[in-house]
Amino acid sequence: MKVEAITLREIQMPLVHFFETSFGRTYNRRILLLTVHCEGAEGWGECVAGEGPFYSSEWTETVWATIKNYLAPAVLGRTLKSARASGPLMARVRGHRMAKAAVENALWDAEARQRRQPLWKLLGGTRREIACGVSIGIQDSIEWLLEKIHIELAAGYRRIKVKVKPGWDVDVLERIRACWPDITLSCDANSAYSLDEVEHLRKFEQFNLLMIEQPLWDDDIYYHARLQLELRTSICLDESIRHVRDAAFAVDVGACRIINIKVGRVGGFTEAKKVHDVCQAGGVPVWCGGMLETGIGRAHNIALSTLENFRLPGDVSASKRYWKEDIIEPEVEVTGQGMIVIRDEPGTGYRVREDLIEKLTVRKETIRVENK
Ligand code: OSB
Ligand code: MG
Repeated sequence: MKVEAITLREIQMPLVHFFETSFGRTYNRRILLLTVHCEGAEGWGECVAGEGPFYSSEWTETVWATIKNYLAPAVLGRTLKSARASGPLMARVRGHRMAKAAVENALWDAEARQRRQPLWKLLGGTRREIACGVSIGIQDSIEWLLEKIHIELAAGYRRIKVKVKPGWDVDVLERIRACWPDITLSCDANSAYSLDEVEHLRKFEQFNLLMIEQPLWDDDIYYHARLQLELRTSICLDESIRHVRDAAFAVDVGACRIINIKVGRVGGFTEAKKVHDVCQAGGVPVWCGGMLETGIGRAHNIALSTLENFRLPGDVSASKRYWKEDIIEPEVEVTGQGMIVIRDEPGTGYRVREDLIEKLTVRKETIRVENK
């Protein structure tokens, strides 16, 4: 597979409904899409970096500059045996995992299409359908949140996760449990608490949560292990797990009992598979996180979720929860039982709507071997 050219695009898309976490509110997404051109085979990747450096240090502008100046030149003109071979070529760049993942995942996409094989099979998946949950952001009122939960449960989703932060936590969980005592419920703090709030976090125990996601610092594992000793409720790590060594360390010291895998956060499919494997060996179930993706990133999340140790419902849900019109066809749909049925066509099984993407594009640049 010779990498002949890479096209970068920024598209802008408004969310159907704003999404608020402990670090802020998003109305409009600015998303970097990437196409690799490999001797006739094309592959698409989506970079999951946000509009600002709040979930992680990467954001729309840094991923554009990093890919253009460093990552694209590292792979352009190279002939790769497989997408997996791109990782070592980009390894000289430290960090910038979301940028790396966009490149690597586009290459996996191209490889799957070239081999005329479904991406999920190429990744080593086995599941024919995957279980879906939803992540519901902080709302303007608790009543609004309850209404949203009602709608998602009626649609069939199998797990409700709500965002929490100081001032929007115990009372909110109490109201939810008063309405639905038995649903599978979890919460995500996106690092909003510190270790001196253990007594406050202990109040979460009464709600029988499936997990508390990332309660402490985004770069911490050690203090989560200390916290896990104090809590009956399982901790799930998201932000803290950057690569397989972080996952191995977290499992080893008991910092969590569940891990959220986001392929962008760990730098691509190859590393995501390693995180999956080390968790499986350690008896820690994983689930697939989401980053408000368009259909391209969403289709990649679906393929990854077919791996065996994705034992819990992920944050991978229907296109229409995010977008008026998604950039793939068909759009991602979820059955009344809260499942996504895996498609059998080569590649992701979803067609990229280039016409629509063109309309949403605000900048575009193709980098070729010649201008290396
Ligand atoms: O922490 O999982 C998170 C969205 C943006 C940044 C971080 C997170 C999220 C979500 C949304 O929870 C998941 C989704 O529906 O895509
Ligand atoms: Mg999270």
